[in-house]
Amino acid sequence: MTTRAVRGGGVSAASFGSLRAGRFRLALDRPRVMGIVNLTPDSFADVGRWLDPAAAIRHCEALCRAGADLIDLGAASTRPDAAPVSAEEEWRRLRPVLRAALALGVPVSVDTTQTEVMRAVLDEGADMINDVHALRAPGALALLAAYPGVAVCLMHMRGDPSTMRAMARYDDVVAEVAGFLRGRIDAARAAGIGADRIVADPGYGFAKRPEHSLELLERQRELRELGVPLLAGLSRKGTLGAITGRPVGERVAASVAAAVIAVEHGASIVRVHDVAETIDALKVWQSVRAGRADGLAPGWAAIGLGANLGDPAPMLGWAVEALSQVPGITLLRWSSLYRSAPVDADGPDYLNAVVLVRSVLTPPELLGVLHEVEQRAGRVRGWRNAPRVLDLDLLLAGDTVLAGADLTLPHPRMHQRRFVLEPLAEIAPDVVIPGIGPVRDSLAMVREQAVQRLTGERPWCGGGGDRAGAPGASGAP
Ligand code: HH2
Repeated sequence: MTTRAVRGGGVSAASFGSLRAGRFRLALDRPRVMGIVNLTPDSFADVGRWLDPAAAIRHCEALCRAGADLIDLGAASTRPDAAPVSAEEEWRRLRPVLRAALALGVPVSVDTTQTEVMRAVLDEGADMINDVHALRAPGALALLAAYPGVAVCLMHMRGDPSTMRAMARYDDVVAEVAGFLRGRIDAARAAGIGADRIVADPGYGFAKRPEHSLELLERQRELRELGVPLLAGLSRKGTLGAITGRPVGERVAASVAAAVIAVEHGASIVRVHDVAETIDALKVWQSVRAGRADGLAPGWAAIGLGANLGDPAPMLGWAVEALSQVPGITLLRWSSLYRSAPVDADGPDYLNAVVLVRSVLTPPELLGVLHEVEQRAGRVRGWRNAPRVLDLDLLLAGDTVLAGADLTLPHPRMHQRRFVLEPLAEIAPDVVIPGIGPVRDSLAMVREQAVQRLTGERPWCGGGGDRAGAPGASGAP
């Protein structure tokens, strides 16, 4: 083993708050999974499977259903000795799939090295450019600087797919990869690309023999000193074949193990073919990790509850109980009940409350759970502001900011509603609504709205409360 040129350790995975990625801001308070979709005839892992645009689009949808946080579309293979693809052909393969993927509610990244292709996909609305050449093509840096919100992944490699194998020689692979990445990050910053848009990638398998990739993985945390989040792509790669002796199609378990190790060693995003399997493994990792003092910030979320038909108080009590029984959700705190007249509608008064939970579910999964509980309560979705037996809103999921088709975070109207802000401020007085500000400030703006706190009604364990182990009420969760 060689000397360590970059000092490691000490930097917790939670220290990179979030990544700007086009229409999204991706909170990095937990590991993120990027699903690979290769629109190529010759990619090493999924040879030609997604060449047909309709099949590729179905695959993107399946990856999103499985919980992918981002999708990465590639239309030119980077495997050793891959034939070069013209910009026209790359764009022809990308266009129909990119258009459809952009409607899926997750950031869409495009894996390309060609400036013309970057321009075309950025004009179409891509949220991220994943460049295995780290924006070294002429004009690439300036182009990305001109698209201010778009994320970039800068990866280490030497040569190109036809020459890289011969260039796998290092004295200290970690120091040399770190030095290269530092130079590319500096170049990107100097071109005007903000650090909150940049991720760095050691480039597993690119101009690296298995022993280089393994040393990089072992010491990957040292690369966090670069000051940007790390992305790691080991999925189904030759290093895993060298270890297990298995062909590409039989490397799922090895890939999942590598993804978990990459996250444990400081990666914020893992680029994988097997999204569902990786997410399951990371949930296990995260549920252990979340309990450690130096671990990730627990995945907390705030849920608003409301009802104005039937018998609202016991209904809200039932809903809190139902939520607490969902695997992957732990109830942390619950507010008192609040009574208020319906907003912009007639009908009986509402009862509202807010609960804080810790969850290993993604925000879309959490939303799915809320809809399911509403359905079990007999809710019929009528017109906007129609009376309801139970209304469950995902208000906040950590500091996630998201503008998807089905889910917007923070909840778009929460900061204008006293019946949401009062119970939230009761149990999390210092919480900050991302993009809006402290909950107390929002509350001060809506004091004229009539809301009454109920002290007598106790549908659950007391008027408002706190589970053992919940973070102290004076701090943000
Ligand atoms: N690996 C591949 C392609 N693009 N991008 C980043 N940032 N990091 C990687 O490790 C990486 C990447 C190779 O994998 P794949 O896309 O599955 O195969 P191919 O290049 O043959 O299409």
